[in-house]
Order: sequence, then C-alpha cells, then structure tokens
Amino acid sequence: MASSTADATNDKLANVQINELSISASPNLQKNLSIFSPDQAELAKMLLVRGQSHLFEDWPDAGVDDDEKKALLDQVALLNSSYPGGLASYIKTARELLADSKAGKNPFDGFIPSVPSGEVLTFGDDNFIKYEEAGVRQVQNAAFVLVAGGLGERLGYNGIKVALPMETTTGTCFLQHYIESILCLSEASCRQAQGQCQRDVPFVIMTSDDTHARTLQLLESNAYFGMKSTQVKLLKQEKVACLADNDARLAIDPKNKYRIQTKPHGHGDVHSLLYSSGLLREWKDAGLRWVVFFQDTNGLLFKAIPAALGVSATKEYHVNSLSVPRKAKEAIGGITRLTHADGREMVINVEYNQLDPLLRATGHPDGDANCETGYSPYPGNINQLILEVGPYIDELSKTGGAIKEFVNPKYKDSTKTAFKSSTRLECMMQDYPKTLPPSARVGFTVTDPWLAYAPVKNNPDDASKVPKGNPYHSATSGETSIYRSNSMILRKAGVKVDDPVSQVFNGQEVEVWSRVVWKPKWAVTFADVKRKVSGSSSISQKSTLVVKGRNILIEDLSLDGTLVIDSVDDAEVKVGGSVQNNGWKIESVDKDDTALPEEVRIRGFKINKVEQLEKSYNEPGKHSLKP
Ligand code: UGB
Repeated sequence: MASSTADATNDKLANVQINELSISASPNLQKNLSIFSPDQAELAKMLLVRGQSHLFEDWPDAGVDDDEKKALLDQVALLNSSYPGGLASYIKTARELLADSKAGKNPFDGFIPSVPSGEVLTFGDDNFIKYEEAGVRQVQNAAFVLVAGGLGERLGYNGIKVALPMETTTGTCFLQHYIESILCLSEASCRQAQGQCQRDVPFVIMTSDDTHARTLQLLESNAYFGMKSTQVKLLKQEKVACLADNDARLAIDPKNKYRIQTKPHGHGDVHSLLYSSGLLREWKDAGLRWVVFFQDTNGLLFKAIPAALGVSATKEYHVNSLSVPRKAKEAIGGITRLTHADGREMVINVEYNQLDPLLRATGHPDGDANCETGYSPYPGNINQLILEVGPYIDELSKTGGAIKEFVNPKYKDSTKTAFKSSTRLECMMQDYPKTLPPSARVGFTVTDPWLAYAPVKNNPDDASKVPKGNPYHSATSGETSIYRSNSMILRKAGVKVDDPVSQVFNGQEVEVWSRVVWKPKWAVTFADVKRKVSGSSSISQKSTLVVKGRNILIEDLSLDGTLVIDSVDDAEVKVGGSVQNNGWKIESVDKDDTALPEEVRIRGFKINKVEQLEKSYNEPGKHSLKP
C-alpha cells in the first residue's frame, strides 16, 4: 500500500469505531485479546490502526506462547513511552520521511550554503583570557551533559569508550578526567564568586543498553572519581523500532517473531531525555543558565569549554557550538549558514556526508574542498554545544522534547520499493537549532585546531587510510594530541619546550612532543598555567612531566628525563633546578599482538617507564624541589 493511501486509511479508521474495525482486521489478535491487560489491548489496537497487523499475523491461539506475546506488548509499551508522541507519532513521521527519501527529496532543497561568521578565538591572547574568566564565572550556573550511549563500532574497541585511558603516561580514563575537570572548574567558579556557591554542578551521562551497566560500574568502583554520587545522573536512551518498508511497517526481529527489531536512535535523544526526566525544569527552577554538552572521547575538550562558555554569556547566545578549523572531507560536520529563497535562514551543522553534495548542487563544482588557509571554509562541528536553559526549555516544550529526525534506508534497487535491511529514524543532538525561530541567537566559537579536539573514533586500519594531512581521530592521535596541546600551552606560558619529532605508529605519522600531563587540579584555565609557571624553564623532547598537585610552581626548571610530582592541597611546592634521568620511552607495539591489552594495541605504542624522579609532598606548608 502506498504510504499516502495507508495514511488516508488510518485516518478514516481513527474516526469510526476504531476498536471493532481494527480488531476484526486481525483475527489472530482477536483470538488472543483475553490474555492482555486493558492497556496492552489498547496498544495492540493502536498498532492495528497504524497498519501494523503483520505483527500478529503468525500468532497461534491463546494458550500457546502467551508469555512471549505479552513480552511483545511490554516491548511496545516501552517503545511507545520512550518516544515523544508515542509509537503512533513515530510511524507517522517515518512514513513522511520515507516518502521524501523515496522521492529523492533533499532536506536542504532550496537552501544556499555560505560561510557563517562566529567568534574566532586565539589561544592565550587577551580576548581568550577575558572569555575564559567570564566562562569560569558561569560554571556554577551550568549543568554538564555527556552523551555516551554509542558503542564505538568504528573504533573496534570492546569496552566502553569513557573507560579508555585518554593518555597512557598516567592511565587516567576519559570519565575521570571529565569529572575532575568539572569539579575543578566549579571550585574555580566558586572562588571567583568569593565562596558564594549555591549548588553542586550537575553532571548527566546519557547511556544506552550498550553502555549503561558498565558506565555505572566504572563510576561506582571508583567512588564517582570524587564527585558526589547525587551529583551524577545517568539517563538511559532506548532504541527505536526498525522499519521494514516504505509503509513504515515495524520490522519483526529475525531471531524472535514476538519481538520488534530495534536500533539506536542517535545522540539527539539527549534532548527528549533531559526534557522528559524533568531535569531541565529542575535546573531552570534552581537558577541554572547553561547546559554544556560534550562527547565521549575528546581529551582536549575542557581546554576550550571555559572560553566558549564566556562567549555564550558575553554574546548571549541561546546556542553556541564549539568548533575547530576543519579539513575538507574530515568526518566532522561543517557549520554552515543556510539561506532559503523564501527568507528562511539558519546556522546549522551540515553532516560530513551531506556537505559535499550540497556544495556541488549549489554552484561549488569542487564540493567539500580546502580554501587558501589549508582548511575548509566551513568550521568543523565537534558537538560541544552550550545551550541557554530558558530558550531551550521553551523550545522543547513546543516539540515535546523531539528534534528533527532523518532516515537513511539502503534500497535494494533504483525502484526504491524495498530495503536491503531494515532501517529506522535517527536524530542528532546538533540538529536542535533546526526548529528554532530566526530570532534565536545561534552562534559558534572557533578555537585553534590543536587546542580542543582530539577524538578517539577510528580503528588503526581506518585511521591509516585517512587522506594525508587530515586528522586520524584514532587512539594514537588522541593521545599524542594531548601531549602536543599541553606542550604548546606551556610554550605560550614561557617554557622552552623542544620541537616534536615525527614517528609512525599503527601506520599513522604523528608528532611526538614531550609527554606533558597535568591534573585539572593544577590548571583548568590558561590563567592557572601562567600563574604557576615562571622564570626560565625548559623541557627536552624525550621528557615526561606529570604534575598532579594543586600548588606546584614551576620556576627555572630544566627537565631532561621524567619528573612526576604530587602534593596535598595545602602544600606549596616550588620546582626548579635540573632534573636529568633516563626517563620514560615511547615504544612501538604491534597492533596485532594479542598478548597486549586492547587499549595499548589501538594506539600502537606503550610507555616504557625506565627511570624517573617522583616526589610527593604530603605535609602542608612550603616546600622546594631543586635537584
Ligand atoms: N552517542 C550516543 O550517546 N547515542 C547514540 O545513539 C549515538 C552516539 P559518534 P559521529 O565531533 O567528531 C558526531 O558516533 O558519527 C554518542 C557528529 O554527528 O562518535 O562521529 C557517542 O557515545 C558530527 O557532526 O558520532 O558524528 C558519542 O559520544 C561531528 O561533530 C557521540 O554521541 C562528530 O561527532 C558522537 O557519536 C565529531
């Protein structure tokens, strides 16, 4: 049945004696109605009205497989309650989007892309420092939201991604770093407000069935990495029903005829979950102003969050997307201004697979290409969004938490009448601004390419095939980028850090800088770094510097080897003099050596800890280390 005919039939059915008509259309369901609760029976009838009688087609009489039949209706109840507007709305939207897809309708039809203008930050200049300071002030008015429901199929890692070490010098995992950064930023915010802090900064993690239990376990077995357990909320996203054909008939699970096949709906679920959980309302009532979203494996993201928050506050942006210069064809979306002949205009992420065709269709024969800067003129979206709570809640109240979805069926042939495998509706968190009115203040903030973005997404084989000059987005580049960023920051603060050397790991050529790592406790802003570094210090390329304590002051230090230094919070340690030892060496490993842990193999190197100077100051007071 064509979808328009199906809709018309459904509407008619909805108007006249739904129950009797629908039930009689499915004798098998009719024979089983007695086994269901009234709510389950209603759901079954709703499905019939929406053209889903095939779900009951092969059912035996009541008394056979009754538990399985009830389990299907339990699953339907979950699918219905976890989607804004319920399954009826899901099926309706699916029919519309599938019809558009079949007709080859381009979602950007009639829109002309152009390069938008945003706030471009240069790390360390006065403007950057001003925004950082303004941002830190806002942290106590912010809630942080990590989307971590994805399993990372592209990475080919079996664990949850937030448990991966973000660097192997200290072995700190992503989640620990994120939590410590939030805690330290909120302390800094409190200090700025002279201790006038009203609340613990809330932290939400969106999980899925694939990641929920392991994320909770990671938190619980590490005492929430120092955060109060009440400060952290896990919101689990549910999968959505798969669609078997253009009429949006729900796909039956190939392994169980009493289940509907389901697949992930995408990171856009975070909006409906925040809305339906009541958290947004709670935050607004408590006087919070910002929601800061971020993704699972970017070890650099907190380096730009304070400044970006400062931009949001200063420019009063309802939506602020943090972005980085983007190499053409890099697998990150491009922030684009879209202008329609009818006057509509928006600044929005155009996903990486859509940017090239859109540009080619609108008079740019080279498509997604670099310009004279060596980068695409469209800033790269890194999905770190800052939304202002008030306008955000107002918008979600209109949509019931739903945001624009899309469907991407793989058709069997050009008639587009059948799919190769079932499909489903998907949504992306960065599509939130798509429904906003033109009056909404939507902006973006661009930071230096080395500062804020080093995701771990690609497995070694795929990363080694990335076009030359484009970022690998692998565990190898994720870790080496952290050393680069920290080394560059120290350089900006006046430390003489040697140039990097070039090395190849897992088929990827990367710059290897001195392995400089610090805890968020030591510095969460550039101003912190500048305050704690003085005199004339130098760090050789083979060196490793790990700074863990809060008040460690680096002054006239010459490091050629490894120095690891820690202290209790109320100690102040001046570190200078000359530290020389055999240090820690980066050594290549074979990615196929199954004797090694997976998290080592995916980077292609390990740290051989040969010799170090390690000092820990456990008594309060002033100390000095001057070898
Ligand atoms: N995620 C969920 O929480 N739930 C889901 O159902 C799916 C994902 P990917 P991808 O910044 O590099 C995004 O798979 O395809 C979480 C943007 O769309 O890593 O690389 C998941 O756990 C793109 O515009 O996303 O693309 C992870 O934390 C660009 O910005 C996050 O969502 C790109 O990221 C992203 O999932 C990028």
